Amino acid sequence: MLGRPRCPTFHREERDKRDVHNQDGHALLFVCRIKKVIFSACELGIFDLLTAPPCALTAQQVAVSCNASVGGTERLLDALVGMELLHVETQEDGTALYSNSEVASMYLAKGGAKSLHHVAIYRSQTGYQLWNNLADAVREGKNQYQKAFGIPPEEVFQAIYRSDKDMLKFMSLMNSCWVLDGHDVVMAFSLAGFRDIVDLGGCTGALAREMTKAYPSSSVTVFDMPAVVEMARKYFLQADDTFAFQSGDFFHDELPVADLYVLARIIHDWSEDKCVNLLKRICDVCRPGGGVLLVEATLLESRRGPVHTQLLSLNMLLQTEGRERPASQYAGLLRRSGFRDVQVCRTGKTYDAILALK
Ligand code: SAM
Ligand code: ASE
Repeated sequence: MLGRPRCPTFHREERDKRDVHNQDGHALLFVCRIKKVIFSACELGIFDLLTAPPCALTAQQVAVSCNASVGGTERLLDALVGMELLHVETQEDGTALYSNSEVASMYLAKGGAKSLHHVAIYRSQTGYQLWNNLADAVREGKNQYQKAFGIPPEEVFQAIYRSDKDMLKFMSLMNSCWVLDGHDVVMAFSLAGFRDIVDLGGCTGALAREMTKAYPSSSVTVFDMPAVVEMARKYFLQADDTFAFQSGDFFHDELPVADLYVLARIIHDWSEDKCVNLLKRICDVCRPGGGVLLVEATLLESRRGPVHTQLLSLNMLLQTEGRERPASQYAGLLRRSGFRDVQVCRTGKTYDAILALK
């Protein structure tokens, strides 16, 4: 009887039972390993390698190009096949040729049309260490820079920009999000009536670029910290960009006079008091008839979703002084700071838009 296949029905039933009892529970705990497999493949440059011709390579060839062990590479590639991020074809002589799936080419390769490569790199190297301390963050109610990186938690952006390399990685992360949502965000309201637009904390200028494309007769200025502006000019500016840069500290320096102030993912970084202080400073210099556009991932009013935004809010706990909020709380902050006529536009993407007038 040895080796005889068991009754197929029995076999299937047994497997189904195992799926219910093991996999559902286990799947929850698998997620962090799956994530690390993807991150490591991004860090090793595997998806980039399998995008460039000849596109299909053996584990040995991948290992040589990535300067990695053959045994480790083969196991990583097989796991990526199991996760359907890579395809594999076995040749007649038994060698396996690995290639990117469409999803891998589009989202995970550096040059992909909707590349999230920099998001993966940031999460792998900074996010992962912070998320490792989530239980402590919940206990203490504050960010985890001290434990994760030995940096005091008080100056959030000194911690985020702890070295030039880390600054570049954070800026690349910020930059890549607007490839996906930028157009929807700038089209959420018609902004054509605002002549001078300042993107406060505008980082690399990715959203400013979308604004200049959508509103060519407005003039757009990116305002950010001096070191960020320097880095943006050096690494992110494109030859045909028409927006300007101005450096300064939006909490302490004089703000430029303008018709519209854009604050994308700024309010969610800070405590309520700092937000009101910043919004009041903006209201003071804003031209009559002008306004402010907040761009944030809004929570439902009940705070029962979207789950992606609930996770972003935990990320803000781990990394900043802020939180994600429902639209009504942004409206409250705006009204307390002197703005009125608050309008909310849910884009259906990750980031929504809130417009208020002076
Ligand atoms: N608005 C960009 C976006 O959505 O991609 C970047 C958002 S990022 C979370 C916050 C930005 O605020 C960073 O570019 C940071 O350098 C800038 N920032 C933080 N504190 C600042 C300050 N005191 N003055 C000016 N900019 C500041
Ligand atoms: C901040 C945004 C982020 C401050 C720190 C941050 C993000 C990661 N760390 O304002 C971006 C998170 N968003 C997405 C879509 O990943």
